[in-house]
Amino acid sequence: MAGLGALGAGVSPLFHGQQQPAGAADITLTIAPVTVDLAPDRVISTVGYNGTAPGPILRMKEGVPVTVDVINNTDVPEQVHWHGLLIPADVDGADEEGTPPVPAHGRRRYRFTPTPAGTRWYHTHTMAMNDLHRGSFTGQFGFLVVEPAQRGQDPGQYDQEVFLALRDWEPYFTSMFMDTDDLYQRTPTPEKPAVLDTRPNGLEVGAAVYSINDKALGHGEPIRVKPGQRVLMHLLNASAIENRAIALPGHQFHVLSLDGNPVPTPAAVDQIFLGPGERVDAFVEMNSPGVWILGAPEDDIRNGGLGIVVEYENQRRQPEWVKGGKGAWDYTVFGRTPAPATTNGAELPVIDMRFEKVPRGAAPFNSFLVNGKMYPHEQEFVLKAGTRYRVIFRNRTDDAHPLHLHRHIFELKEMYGKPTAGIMKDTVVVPSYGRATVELLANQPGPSLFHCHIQHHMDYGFKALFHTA
Ligand SMILES: [Cu+2]
Repeated sequence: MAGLGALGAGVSPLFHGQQQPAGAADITLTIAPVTVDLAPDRVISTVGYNGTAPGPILRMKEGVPVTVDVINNTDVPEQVHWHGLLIPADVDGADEEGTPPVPAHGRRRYRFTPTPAGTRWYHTHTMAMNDLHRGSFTGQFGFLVVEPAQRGQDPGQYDQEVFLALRDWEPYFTSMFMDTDDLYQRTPTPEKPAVLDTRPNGLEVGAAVYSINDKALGHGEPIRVKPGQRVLMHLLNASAIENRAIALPGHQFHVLSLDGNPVPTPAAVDQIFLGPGERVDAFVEMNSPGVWILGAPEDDIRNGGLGIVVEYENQRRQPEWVKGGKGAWDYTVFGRTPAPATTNGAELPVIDMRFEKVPRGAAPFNSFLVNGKMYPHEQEFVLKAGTRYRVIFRNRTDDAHPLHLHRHIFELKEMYGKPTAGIMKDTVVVPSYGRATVELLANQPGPSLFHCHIQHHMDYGFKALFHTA
């Protein structure tokens, strides 16, 4: 009577063999079906956290241990990944790293010490494959703010703070996929092969319904501002599918942090570009009274819902969009000039990563190779603890890919063929046929997952494991 024995040991069958938690958790996340009212005539049925999508904004304190209970009220095992945190593999939230999943109709308790301070996020990390109702196609995402242990690193004075997660909904497979990435990163193509693979592409994933947080443009509350106010915006691209741009006519974004990490050279830009997984913290000086649309520059995407109204006090009129100028995005604007060549990292051991797409035509999905192989190939990237590495990302595909490394923050060293320093990130968009060089310190024992943050690219081979021993 093994079942009775288990009950006798104080384990409730509700918990499917997991240890029943002792004491209250600091945070409880419940995964369950939700509806998202993007607009009165656009209601999405998906899965979210605590009855909403996006989930609640979680706040943790840097260096203060936290307990999170995750209750899974769905029929499939789940993983909650804490994106941008430097935490152990067994709580990081990825099957590939050996994190135990949250069982279907079960629960799991996470304990970790959040670090470093900054704008992080949390999201599901399951595979979706050909199921567009799973993984990051669902509403399982939310902001996670790690507050600094000590005050003083504040992004200046601001009058209000807004959290804006960019999303698309109702994804579908398509062979008519047109991405806009090359409009935003016009850059050298050192990785372009002499002979291009001209086999027909497989299906990509598209969407035509968009939102910021849980509302389509024109629905929900506007951001209400007064002239002279400074508004701190936390932007996140929570899409499973595509890189996105965002602009606010008549205003500039003063970029303070990328992926939650303060940049060496804060600078003002007209437009922000974010790959899936990336965050930008920027403040906007409200010095252009009116009623404006903060939204995607592309008319079809903005009109499809990717926007929010910014309304100045005592202004009553239709929200206005004004087409802006060129929105070229360049990470190196926010970097600093690298130190002299003697310390430029040329002496560091190199991890050379080459990414290729295998066009599959009607197969129906393309697959992706890292150094000539599909995942798994975990023997390839073995790192020695305490060693600093130079990592080269060679994008030999015709797409821009947002590349994410778990449990590490890396420094951009070369981007668009330009040297830079001091920009610390966990996700970087490498343009089509482009190259990025980053550096990282191997200081996280065990496996760390590396992958493209576009769900179907990751699922079809675009990932690898780093092992630090
Ligand atoms: Cu990708």
